[in-house]
Amino acid sequence: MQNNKFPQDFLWGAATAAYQVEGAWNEDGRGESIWDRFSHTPGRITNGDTGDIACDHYHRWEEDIALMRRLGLKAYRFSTSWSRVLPGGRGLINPKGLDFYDRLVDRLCVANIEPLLTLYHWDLPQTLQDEGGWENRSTAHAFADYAALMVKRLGDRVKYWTTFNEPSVITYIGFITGEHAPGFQDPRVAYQVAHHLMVAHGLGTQAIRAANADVNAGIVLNLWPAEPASDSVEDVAAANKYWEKQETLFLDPIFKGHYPPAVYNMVGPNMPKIQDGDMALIAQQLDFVGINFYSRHVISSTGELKEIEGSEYTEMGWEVCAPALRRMLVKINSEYNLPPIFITENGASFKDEVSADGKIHDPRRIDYLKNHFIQTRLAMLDGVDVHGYMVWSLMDNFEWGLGFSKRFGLTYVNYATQQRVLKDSGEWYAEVIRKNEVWEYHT
Ligand code: IFM
Repeated sequence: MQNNKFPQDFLWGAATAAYQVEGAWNEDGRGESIWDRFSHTPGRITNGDTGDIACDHYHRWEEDIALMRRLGLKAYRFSTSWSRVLPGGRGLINPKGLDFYDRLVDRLCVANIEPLLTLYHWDLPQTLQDEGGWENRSTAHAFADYAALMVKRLGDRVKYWTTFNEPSVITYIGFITGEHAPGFQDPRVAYQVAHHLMVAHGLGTQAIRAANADVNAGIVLNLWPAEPASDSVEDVAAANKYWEKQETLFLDPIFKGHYPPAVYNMVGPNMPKIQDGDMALIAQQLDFVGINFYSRHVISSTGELKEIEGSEYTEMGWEVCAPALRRMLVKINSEYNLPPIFITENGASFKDEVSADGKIHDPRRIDYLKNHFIQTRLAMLDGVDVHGYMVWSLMDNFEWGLGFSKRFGLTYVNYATQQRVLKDSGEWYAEVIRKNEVWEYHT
């Protein structure tokens, strides 16, 4: 095999998440989620934006599948809205909500696009939040019931199921900085939430498998490698410490069966309640793991460097450093006993504008993606078992606390008209998929 060719069955795809694209927040029986409540609270989201309409994907899903076909996607990663199918979080089922996902999956199969389904991409039903949300262990059981319901309905066609997207963002941004729903700033609650997310992952994995033994179960973790600012012993030690404290809270319990001592030494009185048997539940063998990668931290013995000379930054203020992806994949592959890996998110937000020719010329995004594809291929040649790559995102969408101010899409969305226009990066990605290779190959 040529080095710049990807394996024949490599799953090239793109990703979205329910609250970020669907809209129709109160249609057809959908219940309120914590993100509806949060975005409807004045002052929470840039420009007062909400996901009420978002990309109107709930109504435009057929057009969006046509877009996926135009891109030649082999896979589509999306999430289901818990409160669309179970408006109260548990109990009464909303058939119209389930039908929506049923039609979507059916049509993806007709288009020969492999669905990768995420059960929880941050939009907890508000009724469960009112009962304590993830701080309350019973939410983990409600999650397992929701997982079973979804797999029973869609498991004959959806082969890849992930329990959670980015538990660390849920924990740190939802419960420590408070910039995401439900907007808490309480480390005590945060670490209990972190543990209950893990319990829910374990119970959810069991429920997925009990509902259909033929499907694959996994989880999606976002990882930001911590790299030393220099080769000095002090900087290397500081970077290692940073990585342990910030990035291993979920990797360790899932793939080693215990919490990282570096984290729990600093948690002190905020130590969560852990029941007998929890760690074994959490550390069940998975069929795959999804990794979301965007950028890295650069750490010196005196702290994190915020501006690296000569580096490019995206609109999110994130440094562009594709080689860090390869280095991180190689590192986690050697430190953990990992199942097959999917890159479940990677992409960049840049200032996109419609040009006079009606097109969106986004060469920086093309460069960003190209270099990350190359680094992934190099990691594969190093022995890392990567099976697919989902670009974030299929289309511009609601970027959480930043509303519509940041665009990550391969497709430009005009939010006033809901018109979709493939960006240059989209056209370019279609070509990558068609050729199944990356070119301008550097080591
Ligand atoms: O938009 C988010 C996505 O929901 C989760 N991962 C990171 C993306 C960009 O911030």
